Amino acid sequence: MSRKLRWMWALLPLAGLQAETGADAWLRYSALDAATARRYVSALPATVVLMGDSPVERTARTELIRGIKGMLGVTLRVGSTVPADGAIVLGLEGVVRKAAPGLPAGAALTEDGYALSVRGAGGSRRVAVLGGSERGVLYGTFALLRKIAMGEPVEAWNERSVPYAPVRWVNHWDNLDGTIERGYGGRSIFWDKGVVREDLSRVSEYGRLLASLGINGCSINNVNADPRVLTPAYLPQLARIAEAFRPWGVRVVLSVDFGSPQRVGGLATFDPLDAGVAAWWKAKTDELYRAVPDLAGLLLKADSEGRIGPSAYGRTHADAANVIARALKPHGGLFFYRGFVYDHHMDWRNLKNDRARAAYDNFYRLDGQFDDNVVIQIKHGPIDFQVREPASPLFGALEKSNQAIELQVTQEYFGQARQLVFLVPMWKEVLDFDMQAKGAGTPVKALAAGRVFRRPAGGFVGVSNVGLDANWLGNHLSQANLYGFGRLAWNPDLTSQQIASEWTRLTFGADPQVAQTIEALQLKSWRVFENYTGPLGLQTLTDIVGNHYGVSVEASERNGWGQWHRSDEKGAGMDRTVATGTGYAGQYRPAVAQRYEGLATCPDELLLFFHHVPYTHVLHSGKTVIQTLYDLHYEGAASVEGYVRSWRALRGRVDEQRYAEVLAQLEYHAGQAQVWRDAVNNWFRRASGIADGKGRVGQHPGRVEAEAMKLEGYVETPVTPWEGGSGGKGIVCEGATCSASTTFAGQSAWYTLRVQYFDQNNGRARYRVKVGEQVVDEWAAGNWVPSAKIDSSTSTRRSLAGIALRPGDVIRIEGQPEGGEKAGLDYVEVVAERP
Ligand code: GCW
Repeated sequence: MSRKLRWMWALLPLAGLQAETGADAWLRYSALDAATARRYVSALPATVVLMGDSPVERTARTELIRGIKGMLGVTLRVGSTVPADGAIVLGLEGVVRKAAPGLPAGAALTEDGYALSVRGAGGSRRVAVLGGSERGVLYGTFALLRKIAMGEPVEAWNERSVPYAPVRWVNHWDNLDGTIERGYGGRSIFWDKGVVREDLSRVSEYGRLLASLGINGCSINNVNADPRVLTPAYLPQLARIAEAFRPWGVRVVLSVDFGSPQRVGGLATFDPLDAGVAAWWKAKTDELYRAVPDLAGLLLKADSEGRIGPSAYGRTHADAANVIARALKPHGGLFFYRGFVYDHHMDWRNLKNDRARAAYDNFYRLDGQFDDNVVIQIKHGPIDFQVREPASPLFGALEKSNQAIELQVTQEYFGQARQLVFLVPMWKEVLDFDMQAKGAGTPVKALAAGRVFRRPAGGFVGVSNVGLDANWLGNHLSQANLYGFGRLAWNPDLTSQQIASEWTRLTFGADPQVAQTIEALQLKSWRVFENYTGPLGLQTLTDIVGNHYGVSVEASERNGWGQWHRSDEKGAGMDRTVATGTGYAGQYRPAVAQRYEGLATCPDELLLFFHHVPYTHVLHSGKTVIQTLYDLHYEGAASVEGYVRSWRALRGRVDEQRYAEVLAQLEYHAGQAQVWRDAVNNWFRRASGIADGKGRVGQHPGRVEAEAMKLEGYVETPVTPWEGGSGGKGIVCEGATCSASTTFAGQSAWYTLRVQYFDQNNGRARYRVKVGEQVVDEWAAGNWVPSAKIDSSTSTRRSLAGIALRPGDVIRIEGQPEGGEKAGLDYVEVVAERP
């Protein structure tokens, strides 16, 4: 082969892979390789027969045809009876059994369950997809298509699958103006400028994604609810969303404001025990059901973070829940009452105060007082989706109330879709955690699903917050979290590994190197994130009172929000023991409580959540707390550097669009992990006065602080909080263009140049890097992160590999401000490349 030909050959795989936007997520139905496709085509009947005519069942048939066409390249014939050469038969279990006797018996399917059955072979094969409900037929169809995408042979398809819990819902924190609270995938798919969007095609597409996972309910507006949604003008609009979802078996849920009877109803009160208020909720609910007859229920955030609630009248959460639940009852609707109730004006000086206690303290005394169609929706941990929390003790405390677990799919405290964090392993730890609520063997998943105390309702709620962006969540890899939530809601016994591997194969195809690489990245990403953001139970050391994104170690302290970790010069951690602390540990059943109460028995990973210890305290691992903090931060940041290398090895194996977008994300992520590493380590180094045993913290060979460079036009500025900037300082350009230069004094070799700059969201400054007179890089700082300041959130790394430097070379960074962005700089790092 000539050199040229060889070169072209190397490009071939790239050319074969079409650019993908991520819009189809895990439902791409991309063509299987020819041999596999042929095998399936000859193993499957050519006809599909649907025994039923509901919209959901018709969706199932359409989806089957679409999937088979995409993956196998053939179009199934639509038949009305089963021809001699067999068929794929879809329908309700009872209907199909009658029409096609001889199907293997099995326990009747519960509501949304499905069964797949393959009978006969070759020319007269029958494949049956049986549903316990119309939804079950659709879920079974998606399962069949998943099996094809995963390459499972037809003979092995026989299975029965019933969902673990009846409630498998997602929530959306969408505002009526089209913004999304804690949404990172663009604007709302439901709302725009105060009304429901004209074009709801994205809602239908979303319904398809949800249905493929067995999700059957979706709330469409923020729990910080605008009372206007209950006014008559909105009813036909809500009906339109319900219509878009209906063919996918997804039912609409509405968030309500507890003050509605007064705010939009014109009553003088919203007291839940007032007869007029009860009548108002009843009439309003009836009206809602006239517009949306299959409304799944209502959702309420009350007495929390400034929302009004029953406390305004000295009433209980049960009084509040029941008045609305009773209005829903005749329609079969459920009422979800959020357990996320706490006082955000707590006195931090009182060492007995503890926000973690709030959910339990607010609800456990009311157990037994909630109506049967009330569900207490409980966040997975006692605080608020921090990087590591124990399971909420409320799960183990409620015996006579329905409960559901709330998991957050959107990555509010997890790098906001700018960083890679696969949340399934974290959720699994909580779901599998044994609360010992009735002796051993009562994991959170069973409690939430109502299986332990035999409750009529319960299950899983995921805060999804997808948006209009093509890939739904702001980046391709975050889709695995939505996928994982749905799969766990259907079957929480699946392992993280199974979920990661399914998702990867469906989303990126069958190439084993792609599969292994992405799976491995996903599976380790939560622990890696924990390592550099808040290990040992410190919680996420982020800007808790601000954007929840960048690092700010003290932001959580000395304020009423109650996310304190109480780190000071002597030690770190919140004493939550019964003996000397807030007593939180005592909210668990004795067997669990004892484990957390004892310093010797508390797991290292939650140590600082339950105990305040000196920095020199020795962990089970044999290392001190302080050295562990240092080490984990270095390990975490190094792992993220590794992500970039692993991803680069997939060049040509993933379509170019997704390859490039994920690469850019991971490169950015690696820079942020380094910012976190340095900030947290420097903070604890200063607080503790204890040096890093490995001599890394505060030592950065090859780093030149911007403020120490030769500056023209640039001026020094403090970074706030100080740990967010190297040396606590940076520089900003006060003129039209500025420059910062340094003279290289190292050896002649190849280097990577890293420029750490501040990319705010209020402008698009330009940067240029010169070595001597030669421009080696230039870019516009157009990245979006949630800050307009010179701080840890905006601190961004630009890496430039393969630069030949000679002693005496002048490295010069030129900055040109734009808008409010002043071309800020933190430092330049010169890193020798390995030969
Ligand atoms: O942690 C907080 C979030 C809020 C959210 C709240 C909640 C919708 O920062 O944005 O409000 O939780 O869950 O109600």
